[in-house]
Amino acid sequence: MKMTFRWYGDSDPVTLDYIRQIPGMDGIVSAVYDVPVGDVWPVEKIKALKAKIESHGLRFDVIESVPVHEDIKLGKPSRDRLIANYAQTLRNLAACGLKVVCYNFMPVFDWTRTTLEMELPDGSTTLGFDVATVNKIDPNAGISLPGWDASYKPDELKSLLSEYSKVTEDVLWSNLEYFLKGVIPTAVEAGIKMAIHPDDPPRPIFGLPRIVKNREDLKRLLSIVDVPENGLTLCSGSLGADCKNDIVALVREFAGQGRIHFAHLRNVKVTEQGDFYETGHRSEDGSLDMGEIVRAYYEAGFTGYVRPDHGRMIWGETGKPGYGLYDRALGAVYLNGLWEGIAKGKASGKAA
Ligand SMILES: [Mn+2]
Repeated sequence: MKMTFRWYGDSDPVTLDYIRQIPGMDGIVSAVYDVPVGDVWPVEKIKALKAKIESHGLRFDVIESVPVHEDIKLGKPSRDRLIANYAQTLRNLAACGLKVVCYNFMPVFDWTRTTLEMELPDGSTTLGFDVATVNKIDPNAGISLPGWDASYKPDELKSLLSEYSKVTEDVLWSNLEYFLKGVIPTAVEAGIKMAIHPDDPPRPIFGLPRIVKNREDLKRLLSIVDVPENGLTLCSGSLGADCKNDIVALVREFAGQGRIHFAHLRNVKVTEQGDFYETGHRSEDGSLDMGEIVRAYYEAGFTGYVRPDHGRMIWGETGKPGYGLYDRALGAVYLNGLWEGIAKGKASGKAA
């Protein structure tokens, strides 16, 4: 397991200097942010980003994300040109030594929360999702969501949503299949592992279809092009927001098949109806048994990339909700500690 940390580039208040000081931190997960979605990422930009990260003593092997243009998800005629561009970006990333590309196939909103500042009893703040609040939103009257209001103008959002009105789950599946059949051969040739991030949260939202939300979906996705390069980002917090998903079993199954290339490890406190909030990483703090999840990775012989995914805002830190330094750093150290405990327990022949 190789520990990584997401970094949003020069505008990120969490600096590479700080990230390198986290014990056991191997690498950075980032992206080229100043190329419009759908355009090819130029080699020079990827090289410059890599050089900056490496100059701080960190590796740069994982991209999160190369975004998939909405026209591809909608199956519009422009998709062939956009898929060709995506494939060229994969070639350019491979030429710069990148190994894994995380992406998702969620229409319009690639994550949804109803609050970014839910206060926990200890005074920390965190991201939360409340089903009743979402159900009260009428998409025709306009959607206002924390974290998204700057991304779309109201008219733009309305026309995008109306384009999706004809996109059922079946249509979205066939558009995903078309995309995978278009890009995976290039990934194989270039030596890039594609790793789809599941839907966050794993449920349909505002009538928009969601198709990467449980074991059945993951199996179907992997079978579309049955090669290791068509793989997963297994996000414990996203899939874990549906308490019917057994994360330990998913890790055993899909890491066992060598199809998980990137592990997002975080904990959530979930109710049966699907409300949840993000907690500290420890098993005791949320609904997921992080010890068993890490053990499942260990026992599957997992050698891929891990990140602590999100963290709460603690110790007065301000910045991008979910992406502060302190709680994610604590998460990384905790996860490395779990791994060491399991490894040493095995080595000494005792039950870890
Ligand atoms: Mn995630």
